[in-house]
Amino acid sequence: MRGATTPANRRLRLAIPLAATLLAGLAGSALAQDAKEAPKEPAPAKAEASGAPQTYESGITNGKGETIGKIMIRDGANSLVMRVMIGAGGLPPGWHGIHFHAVGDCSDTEKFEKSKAHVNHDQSKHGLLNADGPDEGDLPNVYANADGSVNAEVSSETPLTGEGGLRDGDGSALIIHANEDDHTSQPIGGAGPRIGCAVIK
Ligand SMILES: [Cu+2]
Repeated sequence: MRGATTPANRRLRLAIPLAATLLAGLAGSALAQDAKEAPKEPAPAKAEASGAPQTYESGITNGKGETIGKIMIRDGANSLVMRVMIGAGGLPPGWHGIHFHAVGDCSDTEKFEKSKAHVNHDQSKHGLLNADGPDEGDLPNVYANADGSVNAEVSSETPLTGEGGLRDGDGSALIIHANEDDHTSQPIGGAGPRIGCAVIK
């Protein structure tokens, strides 16, 4: 759980899904072909460099308890950057809301309710587009291709470590929802059931 920060000041950005949507319009079949290739990862940070971003990886579990992909988080001084990499067949095609939830527990795969509400949802309204938001769990939607694969990169000013970080005592979870997040309505933007979960601990 977070305490001292100001969620309203947090900025989040979405890069890959928009590009993927544009590409899909330009070269539909070519993109589908690309999506079947193994997700590419950035080169690992050089350990000897002082201040190198801390990297954290975790598998994404679906409602059957199967691993469908992984998240990879790099934690910088002022922002974290997270890749969401899911293989073919992982998700229903289309947009999906994703959020950081408050507890790092994905063991109840049917509903993933042990991950609780959004990080610090009680201190701020949900929604990147809500005038009284966002909360610290809010993230842009990701887009699953026609084959169910996802390659997306999002950022958040919610820290990975340190005071109020995602890797606090009870951890956190990255939850993937069945539907897209409208970024406005309460409590979760109409994103629907929880269909994927990754422990951050
Ligand atoms: Cu959520």
